Amino acid sequence: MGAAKHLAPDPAPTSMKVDVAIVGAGFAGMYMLYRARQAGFTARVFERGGGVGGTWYWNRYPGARCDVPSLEYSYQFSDELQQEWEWSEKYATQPEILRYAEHVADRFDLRRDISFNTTVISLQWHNDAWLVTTTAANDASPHREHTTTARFVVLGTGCLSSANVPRFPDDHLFTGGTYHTGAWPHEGVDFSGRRVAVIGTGSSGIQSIPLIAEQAAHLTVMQRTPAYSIPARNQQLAPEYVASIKANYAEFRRKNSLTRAALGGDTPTGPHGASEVNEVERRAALEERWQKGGLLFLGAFNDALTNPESNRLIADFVRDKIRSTVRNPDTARKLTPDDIIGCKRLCVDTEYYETFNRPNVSLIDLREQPIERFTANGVVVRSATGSRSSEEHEFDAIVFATGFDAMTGAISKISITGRNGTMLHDAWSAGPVNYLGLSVHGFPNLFTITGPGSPSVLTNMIVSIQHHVEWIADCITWLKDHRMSTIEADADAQQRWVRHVNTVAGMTLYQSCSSWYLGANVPAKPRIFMPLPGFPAYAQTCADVARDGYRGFAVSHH
Ligand code: NA7
Repeated sequence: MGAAKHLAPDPAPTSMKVDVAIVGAGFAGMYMLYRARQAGFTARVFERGGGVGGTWYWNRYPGARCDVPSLEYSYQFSDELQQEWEWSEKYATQPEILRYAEHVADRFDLRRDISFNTTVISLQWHNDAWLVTTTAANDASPHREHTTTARFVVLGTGCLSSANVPRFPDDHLFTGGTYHTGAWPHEGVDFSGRRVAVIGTGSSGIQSIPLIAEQAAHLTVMQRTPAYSIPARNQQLAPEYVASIKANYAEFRRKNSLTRAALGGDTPTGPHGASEVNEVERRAALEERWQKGGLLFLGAFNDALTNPESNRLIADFVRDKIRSTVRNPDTARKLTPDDIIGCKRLCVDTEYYETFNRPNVSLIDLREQPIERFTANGVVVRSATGSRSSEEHEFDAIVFATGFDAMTGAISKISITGRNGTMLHDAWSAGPVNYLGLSVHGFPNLFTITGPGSPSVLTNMIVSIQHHVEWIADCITWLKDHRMSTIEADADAQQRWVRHVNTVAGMTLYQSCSSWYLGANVPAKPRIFMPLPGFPAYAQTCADVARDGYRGFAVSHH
């Protein structure tokens, strides 16, 4: 093993020179390629997977579905595209979204500039250009490395693309199948007749649990923190409704982008705080949103994430719903969250709570019964009796629905060396710092799409992606037009930006729980609130910065 490290590099590595190297062929990377080409740049995308789609390429678990309505979770840069594509359901399934990504790749002839099954292992700033070193995916042999030189690098690596696989004592002993929702086998998994455990009850767990329960002989859900979940009320899209949106798609998109989360412009946030109205009015407003379903439930009132008392009143409503749905009172108690609603990302489900009424489903509350170790046959947890004894649960398969090293995980897997040998790993050792979520001081001509410090995961991701891609494309075009060679965030501007993100986040209740927004789900990850709440104000700032000749950035001439 060690010897391989000393093998000489390939004497004639295929080396390439492009204007823009793009990492990732998800929705971010694909659109960046399209825009870069349109602006007259040569570009190459490097993609670890065997196809386009990013998140939607990897997350093939049963029930995987977007929780943003499909008429919104789609590109808006091409009216022809948005007119011709037909979504079948209110919330699209993973296969349908993947088909859409593939359609976009074909329609705009993107694949010829994408290297699939290719992992970017390092980025090195050298002689005013980036050296992009890649290897075949899952192949770390240095002699198979290739280097591409690029003036600009754009990271479209995704916010939820690096799986968080927690380790448990003796987990190597388990002889059954193990699966992570974010790296699901392409051929699918048949759980028929099998005893299955699902660890984790975030969106992925909540979407997959009802479907796995229908198939498995027995399903044991292992829950560390109960989530708040709102019914999706998914349905087939009525042709008349689709036609009405398509008749005025631009206006629909415009209204959506003016909301805080860049979604749901047709269902504006209520005008009152939850504690400003009486109980009858409050229940009526919440019930209406509950019946409508989906993430906009929290928008019934305008202070859900700023006023703790209002938040409690809204959370009480959901807690009552859980208790009235789940028949076993002890299971209902375990499933009922007691923390801030919306602090962790709200989940959207189809029959999640109802699934616990099935005879073949049981729930283990890991806070009462922590996992002690894995065995060949299953998992040992502390006994429910409260004594010091343990109990073993036998499984044929274990599903890790344990989420992601969010927002920075995929970036931190690449060794990135900027100006004067500065490593991004060191620059971000206390948490990610940057300017506008787009550029890091010390790393010229490197851009992050929906990076930490931008609204990203608090919004409809495709809106944020499009916004960033267009901003970056305009920026590099401006550099070209002004005969500038490099651009990077000023140290001061970066410091001010980080303070700004913290101030805005500090005005909300987001910092009150151990969410992945804070990095709290990954052991030893620095805790810093990564996304910036509020899309419209952010987009305005980005526009102002560009209009002012890229205020807060240092640029250099050829
Ligand atoms: P999430 O939302 O991060 O959920 C992961 C779940 O796994 C959550 O319930 C975690 O509990 C649980 N988890 C994580 N680590 C452990 C360990 N070590 N032991 C037990 N349980 C654990 O990821 P998802 O994939 O569901 O969703 C990610 C996003 O995708 C989602 O927000 C949407 O935007 C789409 P915890 O809450 O940390 O106690």
